[in-house]
Amino acid sequence: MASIAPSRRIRRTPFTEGVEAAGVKGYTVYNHMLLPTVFESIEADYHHLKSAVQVWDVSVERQIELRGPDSARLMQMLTPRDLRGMMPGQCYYVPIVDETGGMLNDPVALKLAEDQWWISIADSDLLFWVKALAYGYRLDVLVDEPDVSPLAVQGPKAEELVGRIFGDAIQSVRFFRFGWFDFLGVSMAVARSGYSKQDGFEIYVPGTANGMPLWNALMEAGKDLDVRAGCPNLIERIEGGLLSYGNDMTRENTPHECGLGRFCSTQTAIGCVGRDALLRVAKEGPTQQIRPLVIHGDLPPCDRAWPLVAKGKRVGQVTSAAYSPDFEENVAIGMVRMTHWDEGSVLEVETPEGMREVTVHESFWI
Ligand code: THG
Repeated sequence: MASIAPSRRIRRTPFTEGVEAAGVKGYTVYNHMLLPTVFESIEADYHHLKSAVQVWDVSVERQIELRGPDSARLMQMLTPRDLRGMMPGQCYYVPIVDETGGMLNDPVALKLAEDQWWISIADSDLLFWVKALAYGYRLDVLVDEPDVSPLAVQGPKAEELVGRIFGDAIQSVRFFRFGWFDFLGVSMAVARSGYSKQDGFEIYVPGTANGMPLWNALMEAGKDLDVRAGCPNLIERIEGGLLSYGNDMTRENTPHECGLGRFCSTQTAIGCVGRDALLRVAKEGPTQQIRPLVIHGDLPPCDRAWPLVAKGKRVGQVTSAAYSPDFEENVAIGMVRMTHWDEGSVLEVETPEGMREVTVHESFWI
């Protein structure tokens, strides 16, 4: 494929300089911003991620900040997950739905204080929906995108590396919690989270100017750990069942179809704008659901939905696929109709390079 024309609409990040110096080989665009997709090769990056430590420029995980007395009310309007038990210092993975129960985004929400939240968004223009709700309901809340850029440190040696920069107290940060830590006199939220199933942290870096000093400090401190620049890895995230908004699900899907029912407590999520719609679908249960799949034979890159068929009839689609070196088979994610979603069900997928046999599974690999 030809290269992409750089322009102001495709935003650089505070770390782009470091990413380029590290020899990035490919980008995608996510929230109108550059997101690296490959450094050495997707397979080499995968092995290194699972054995060492990588620093990821995930600035594209833009923050939507809610500030003011109606922040918590607005946050609960956005999601069917019950937020009443959430404490400052916690992160929640929250499906965001519209009035029909359709998925608008699947961010991580951070509660900084009762009246201050960050929504760390996936790839959709959620800011407009949040601003419109705040305006339409005359809420006493400020909604904007602050100059905060997440930098992820992922891999089995992540705790060692992050400890060298922020101190051993980092070890007491539990999964999906965050604490405040200083780097060169700047206070940063550091969470144990990230878009991989390896251990790791996400540093929410405030101020573009603080980006490269932190990047360089991590690279310097991690030399003996074989630290490298990395990025969310297609193979590893499929193995782990981490979904990609816009690829694996869209506004056409409910959280239940996405297998995100465990993050919904629709009955008690009072104020969620999609509540009535979701209560209806939750009662019946979904008629299609996301499943892990194994595809047999060689595959091209999955750059469109590939139809899943059984006896010539369409029964779903494959939306992410890659060869897994560790499992020595093609791992994939797809949406499968209930008539064919049971463990071991055998289907066919129509790829641009021909039909391939598919086995349906019920739980992801990692
Ligand atoms: N971190 C932060 N922001 C993000 C992402 C992230 N924004 C965009 C995108 N990723 C949002 N999507 C996801 C998808 C999965 C997870 C996080 C964000 C995730 N899921 C875990 C799992 O499924 O195993 C745990 C969820 C839980 O148990 O609460 O981590 O990665 N800041």
